[in-house]
Amino acid sequence: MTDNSTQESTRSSKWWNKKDVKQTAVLAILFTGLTGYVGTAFHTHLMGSPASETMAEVIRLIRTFTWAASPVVGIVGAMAVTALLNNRHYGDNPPPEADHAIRNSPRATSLWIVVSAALCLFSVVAGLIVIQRDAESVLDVNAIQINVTGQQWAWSYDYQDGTGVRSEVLYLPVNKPVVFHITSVDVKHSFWVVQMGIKMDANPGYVTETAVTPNKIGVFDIRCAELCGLLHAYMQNKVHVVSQAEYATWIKDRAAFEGASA
Ligand SMILES: [Cu+2]
Repeated sequence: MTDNSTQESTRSSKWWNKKDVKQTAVLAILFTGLTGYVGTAFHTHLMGSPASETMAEVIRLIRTFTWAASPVVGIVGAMAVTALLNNRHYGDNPPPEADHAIRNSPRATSLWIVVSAALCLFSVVAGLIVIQRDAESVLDVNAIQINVTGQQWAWSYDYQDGTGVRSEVLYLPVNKPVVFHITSVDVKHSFWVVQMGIKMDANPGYVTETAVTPNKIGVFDIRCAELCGLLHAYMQNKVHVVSQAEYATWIKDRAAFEGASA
């Protein structure tokens, strides 16, 4: 009889049998699912459909990172809600039953250090793989080379293909790699081709490079992503991705127009 009741009390005093631990676990699962779903479905939806493989990769990376991070959000949120709902204590002295088992447990401490380190390492390695792949595309010898110049508050594009074409609107042929050589004539800007997933700082006195292969015909957004003064919000224009034939015609017309007006 005594043995039984001792066993009973030992079992019920196990930490995972406590009410607030169970509540935290259930909430953690709920919050993890919710954070992961909202973070991936909504966020990537707002970004529009990708116009390059780079952007598709960026979206995959965002989804992976969101799902990897959502258990952290889930557990922290669940603990916060559980703490707010249970064992509330008013007064100056801590309640006598205050239990800091987790804070003082070397096992729990090592667990969250190892898990945090693993998550950080995973983010770094996964990010570096994608960056490396993008960096390689800058070296593509078949790419179109375009000089991009940022200034308060407009972008201009110089085609380095012997035509001497300079334009305020960007035209690109579909499925052909393009390398951007980016600079600024005044303050720092950032050249961002939204639906193609590339963004690179435009610094006065330096040339930075980024590359992309547009894989969808259409009109997409270019914005400045670095606060650069009063009209920063209006520092945007469009990129027209067209067929190879349309692109050739555009370049020819544009070169003839510039030749005539020069
Ligand atoms: Cu700007």
